[in-house]
Amino acid sequence: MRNRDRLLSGALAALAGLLAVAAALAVAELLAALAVRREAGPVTAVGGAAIDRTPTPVKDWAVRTFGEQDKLVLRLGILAVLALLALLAGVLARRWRRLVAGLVLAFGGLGALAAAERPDAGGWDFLPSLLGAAVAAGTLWALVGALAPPAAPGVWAGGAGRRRFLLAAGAVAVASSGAGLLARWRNAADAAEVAADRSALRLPPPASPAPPLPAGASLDIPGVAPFRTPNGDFYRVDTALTVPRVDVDAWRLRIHGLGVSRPLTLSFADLLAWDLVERRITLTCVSNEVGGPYVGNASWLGVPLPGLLRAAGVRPPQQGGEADQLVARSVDGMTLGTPLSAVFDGRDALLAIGMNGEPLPFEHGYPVRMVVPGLYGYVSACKWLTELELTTFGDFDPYWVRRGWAVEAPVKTQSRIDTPRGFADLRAGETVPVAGVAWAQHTGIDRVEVRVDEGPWQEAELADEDSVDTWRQWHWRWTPDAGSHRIEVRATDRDGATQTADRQGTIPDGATGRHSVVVRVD
Ligand SMILES: Nc1nc2c(c(=O)[nH]1)N[C@H]1C(S)=C(S)[C@@H](COP(=O)(O)O)O[C@H]1N2
Ligand SMILES: [Mo]
Repeated sequence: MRNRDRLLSGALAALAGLLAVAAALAVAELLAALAVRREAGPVTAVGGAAIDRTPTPVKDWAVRTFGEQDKLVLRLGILAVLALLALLAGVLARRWRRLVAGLVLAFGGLGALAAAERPDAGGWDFLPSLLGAAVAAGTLWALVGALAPPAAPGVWAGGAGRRRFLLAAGAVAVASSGAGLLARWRNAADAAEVAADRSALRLPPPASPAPPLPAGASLDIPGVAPFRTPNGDFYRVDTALTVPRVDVDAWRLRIHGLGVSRPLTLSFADLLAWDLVERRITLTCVSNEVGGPYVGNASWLGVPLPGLLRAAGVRPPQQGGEADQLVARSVDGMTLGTPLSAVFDGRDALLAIGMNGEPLPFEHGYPVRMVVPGLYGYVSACKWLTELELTTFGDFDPYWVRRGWAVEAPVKTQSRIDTPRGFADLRAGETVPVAGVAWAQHTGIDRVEVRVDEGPWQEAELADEDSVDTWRQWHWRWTPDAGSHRIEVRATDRDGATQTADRQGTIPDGATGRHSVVVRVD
């Protein structure tokens, strides 16, 4: 009987720990949603701090392993750790109530510190976590107290205590659920408002439309990535635990820094008044493994960056300007550094506001992002842009460079086999297309070759070229024998350079090596 009582009281204490943390999170999220900002919620703040402190190889692994689910995995991970700590705190609080309550308070203080230290933090961002900490400590104190009255610490109070505890626990559960739901409702309402603003946006037609797409740019082979990637399928890579929801009316872009003789602050309406251009540009992530999915091609509508910078009085480095790095800053404090020489060398460097005929999706940088052909995304494609600062590479290391990635990062020539893959249903003697995409942005693809089982290289047929800034589909007809075969691909760019077979990982400046697939033929 005594043992069962002890077990029950331990379980109830653990429950008290869970409830205390749930109450803390609910109250903190509610305060963040109502009075501070959504991103000041403890899970988001701690998650953001964790992302920034994660060693580069681990982060790169997480992106490759969990893909677009990386943020969900992190969130669930944080909640799981919190739940474990909560259970432990509850159990230990039976014996060391004061000490554990103090530790809980201190732990919440760490959350407050993390929130205050976010690069985009406002002055009150610490408050939700701090209030949460107080709620957690207080709730734990009270619930564990109800379980074992202070008069007899550690001793099971029996039926009366249990009833008192269950009443209090029920009240905490109801109040936390209410607060949590209210916080959710408020965040959803805010998001709906911004989404309505986005839907109501009418983008002006481009003064300079994209040239017509050559009819032969798309081969229409099942299994091959479509020439134009639909927005919903476009890869997403960023550190934003909650996708920023920018109020487009309040949005401003500041252009300032070294050699900026006319600093500018522009509204979204100001940007719309520029002559807009429309260009198809293929974007690639430096974290894309050989054969990986982090590449996509879209039609971007935007303001040409060189003209905008000239309006601010910026002199190109090619003409003796002092600045050589353009640092883009996003609303969440992310920084990306682009070589100014590339922006001014005649390529279509854009401040994009439209993607495939609609305003930028939230995940892809609404309302304004940068796009520069030929450079990996982390040195060129700042989403949720709010500031452009002219500086030098000597004076400032942006976010990814501080974490071991290369300062300059032109896209490396790559090719990918999209079909056949894995468990394709292949029969000996039946001809099938081997096909995929190849890219060498701002250089162009001139040749793609395929070989089977280390045989002679065979030239694949290329789809018509759209521009040097877009990827190119290719295909080759294959009539296989029965058995297991390895198909390999390599591309040659317009500079005459053939993709190297040397395998290099994604860090520090992009993977190299040839993509190959192994298929079974019956
Ligand atoms: N604000 C912000 N912009 C960002 C990033 C980010 O983490 N934050 N990631 C960059 C990286 S690494 C890439 S590859 C591209 C990806 O753009 P996409 O998600 O629209 O495909 O965005 C870039 N812009
Ligand atoms: Mo990236």
